[in-house]
Amino acid sequence: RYNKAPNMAELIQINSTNVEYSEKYIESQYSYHTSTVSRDHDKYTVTPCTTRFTFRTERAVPRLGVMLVGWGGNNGTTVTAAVLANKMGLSWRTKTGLKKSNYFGSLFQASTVCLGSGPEGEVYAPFRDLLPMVHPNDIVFDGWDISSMDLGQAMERAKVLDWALQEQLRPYMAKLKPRPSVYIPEFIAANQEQRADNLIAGTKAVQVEQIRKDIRDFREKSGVDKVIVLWTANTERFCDIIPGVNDTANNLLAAIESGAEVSPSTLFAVASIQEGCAYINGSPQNTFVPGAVELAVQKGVFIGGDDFKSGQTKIKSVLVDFLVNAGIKPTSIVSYNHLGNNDGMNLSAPQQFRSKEISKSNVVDDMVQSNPLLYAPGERPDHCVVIKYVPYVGDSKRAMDEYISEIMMGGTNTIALHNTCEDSLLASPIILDLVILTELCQRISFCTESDPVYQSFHSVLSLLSYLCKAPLVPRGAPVVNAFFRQRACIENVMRACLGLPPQSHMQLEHKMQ
Ligand code: NAI
Ligand code: DG6
Repeated sequence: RYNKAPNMAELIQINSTNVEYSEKYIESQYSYHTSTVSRDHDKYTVTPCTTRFTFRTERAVPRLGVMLVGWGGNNGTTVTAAVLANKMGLSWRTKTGLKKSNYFGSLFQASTVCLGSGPEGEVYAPFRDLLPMVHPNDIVFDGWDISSMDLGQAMERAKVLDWALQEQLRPYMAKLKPRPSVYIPEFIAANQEQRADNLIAGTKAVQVEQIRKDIRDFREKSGVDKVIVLWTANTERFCDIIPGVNDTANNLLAAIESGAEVSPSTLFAVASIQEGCAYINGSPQNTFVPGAVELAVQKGVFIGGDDFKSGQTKIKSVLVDFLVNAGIKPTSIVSYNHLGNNDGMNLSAPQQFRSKEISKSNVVDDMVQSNPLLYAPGERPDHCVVIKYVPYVGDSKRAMDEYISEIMMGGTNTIALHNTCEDSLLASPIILDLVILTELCQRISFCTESDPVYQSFHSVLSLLSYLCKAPLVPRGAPVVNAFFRQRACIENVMRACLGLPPQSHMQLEHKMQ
C-alpha cells in the first residue's frame, strides 16, 4: 500500500566524453578553476589556476536508516509523520479544502536546477534527479527520547499537524516508540525534567555502549544498509573546552571512561562515530568539541551541523547578502521571535537561550567582512536576537525583524518583516535534505592529477552549510553563510560529479547579435 519511491537514479544522462557510466560508478573528468591573488595596497594580481579532478559517484542507492535523537519532539514526530503520509499518499480535509502530502521546503524534493536550454527554452529538472539519491519515502526512522511517549501521542502533544491527518497516521505512529536516552539535567532547562521518564542508566561509558548497541540493533532488525544519526533533541548549554578533557580524541574517550563532563549530544556523537555512522547536529550547542572532531577525522566519518537554518536566519542569510552585495550598508539588525512549543520553553532558560543566541548571531559575519568599502576592519552592524516563550502560539512561531541600512548620501533604509509559520514544518524538510545530502556524499570520491589516490570529502562536511545556521567547516576553511553561495556550492559540486561546468548564469548565447 506504500508509494514506493520511483527509481530516479538515471533520469538525467550526460552526453559527453568527460563522463563514463560503469555498472558501479558515474565517473567524470572535471576542470576546477580557481584564482590565487596577491595584493599590494590597492593593487591586486590575480593568477588563474586549473586542477583536473576525477569524480566518482556510486550509482547504487542504499536503504537508509535515520536515527533521531529527540524522536518524540516536535521535529522528530513531524518529520516521521510527514514521510509516512507521503509514502501512503495521504490527503485530508481542512476548513480551507483538501490538502495533499508533499515535501515543500525540501531543496532536493521541491526545488529545481537548470540543466541548459532545449528547443523550448531553459530546461529545469528536479534537484533530486541530478545524481542518484535516497528518496525520503524510503527512509526508515528510529530514535531515542528521554520521554517515553509513543510517536502517536507525541505527535498529538506537538500540535503541529492537522487533526484529520493525525487520525489517519495514529495507528502507524503509535507503533513507534523511542528508545531510552541519556539525560544529564544540567545540560538542558530545568523545565524539561517532567519529560525525562525514559532513561539509559549507568555510567557515561555504559551509556555510550548502549547507544552503540541500539544503532547495531536498528541496523540488524530493519535491514537498512546504512545509518545516519541526527540530533534534534533539546538545545543544550555550551560546554567548556577543557584541556585534558575534550580537546583531543583520546582525552574525550578517557573523559567518558572516567565520568568527567561530557554532554549527552557529544556522547551520541562519539557512539555514532565509533559505529561508523555520520552524525549531524541540528541544535546550536558545541557538540563537536575538538576531541569529537578529531575522532571523526581519525575514523573517516562525516559530521555536520550546527543548528537547522529554517526561518528567520535563512531570511537573514538572503537579505544581508542582498544588501551588502547591492552596496547598501546594514547597520542594525534586530530579530525578535516568540513561540510556544517545547523548544521555546527550553530556550526560556538563560544558558540554553545563549546557545541559540550565539548560533543566530554569527550569520552575517562573512557578508560583512567581504565588503571593506562599507565596513572598516572590525566594524559590524548592531545585531540583537530576542526569543520569548509564549505558550498560546504553540509551534506557530512569529518572527519580527528590523533591518536598518545606510544608503546614499546619509539616507537610511528600514526593512521590517513579519513571518508566521509552524517551526517544525520548516525544520522537517531540512532534516530530510541533511541526511540525503550526507548519504550522497558518502558515495562520492575524487582524485586529482597530482594526487591520484581517491579520497572522500573532509569529515567535517561543510557542504551541509546551506542547511545550518552556524556551519561547521574544517579548521582554516572559510565559513560561508550567504544563502545563494551555499546553494550554488551544492549544485555545482553535483554538476562536477557529472562533468558539467558550474552554473554561471552568463547566458552569453542570448547576448550576441
Ligand atoms: P522539542 O522540544 O519538541 O523536541 C526535543 C525532544 O528532545 C523532546 O521530545 C525531548 O524530550 C527530547 N530530548 C531532550 N533531551 C534529550 C536527550 N538527551 N536524548 C534524547 N531526547 C532528548 O523541540 P523541537 O521543536 O523538535 O526542536 C528540536 C531541536 O531542534 C531544538 O534544539 C531546536 O532548537 C532545534 N531547532 C529547531 C528548529 C525548528 O525550526 N523547529 C530550527 C533550528 C533548530
Ligand atoms: C526560537 O528562535 C526557536 C528556535 O529553535 C528557532 O525556531 C529555530 O532555531 C529556527 O530559527 P530560525 O532563525 O532559522 O528561524
